[in-house]
Amino acid sequence: MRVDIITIFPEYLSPLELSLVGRARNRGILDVHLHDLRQWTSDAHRTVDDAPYGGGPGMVMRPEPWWAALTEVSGSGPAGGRSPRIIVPTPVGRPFTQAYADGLAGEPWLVFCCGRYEGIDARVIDEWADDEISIGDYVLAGGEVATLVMLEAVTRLLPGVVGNAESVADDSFANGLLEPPVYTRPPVWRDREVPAVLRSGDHAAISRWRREAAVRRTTHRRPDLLTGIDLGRDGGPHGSGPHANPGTDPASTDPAGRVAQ
Ligand code: JD8
Repeated sequence: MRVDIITIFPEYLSPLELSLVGRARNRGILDVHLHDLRQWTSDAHRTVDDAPYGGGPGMVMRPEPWWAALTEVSGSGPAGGRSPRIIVPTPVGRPFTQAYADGLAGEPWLVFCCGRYEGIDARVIDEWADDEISIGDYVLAGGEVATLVMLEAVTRLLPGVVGNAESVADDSFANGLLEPPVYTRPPVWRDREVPAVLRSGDHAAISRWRREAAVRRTTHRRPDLLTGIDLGRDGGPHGSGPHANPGTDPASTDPAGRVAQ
């Protein structure tokens, strides 16, 4: 996958050299190109912003540098080849979801336009943006962090990036439920015991416990995620299983009997 990122703060994207995304780049799975928007300005001060029409606080990003940047970057692909999918992170965009990330993971070429100030002149977005996407209902100062979030979520879905594809398949949100609690050695720590079923080797019982813990956690923290999910026979709060009551579950309680949420 090729990814071009246009920003006035290229150094803000340096985390893309690290860890999972960095490894994907070193292995040629991901080909990232950073572009400083100021290279498409023509004045001595390399100006990328101007006052907003209609007045009001702050500044707006000028259309000319963006138009020149997108013309050159989107034209830099293979001759006659495909055009990129152009994504503009913005607080007024459609919510970023795992399903959307799945869709992007199938694309050969993405371009992210990182705005700053009060945003990019609307004529650029109207002409060039394929997707306007928000990573959440809070206000950031620019699109760079949102681009980092989206690119990490997409990169880990690319074939060969996450060693064991299974761990991607049963991701949170992939099956619509939150992840169940996880444990590792030691079996007892500060008088807290790892649920016995997880050390039992009984894989059917383990997956049942994990499913029920996932349903319990989702019921408590994100009941909105449960709509439309068929929780099946003993998988869920209203199932007939011994754990039908999401409130109590001896499997993951701390010594004080508090349920591990
Ligand atoms: C791009 C400029 C700042 C936003 C005036 C503060 C995404 N979930 C999200 N929250 N905020 C953003 C985001 C914020 C941005 C830009 C994305 C470009 N700003 C502006 C409007 C109010 N300032 C985002 N994805």
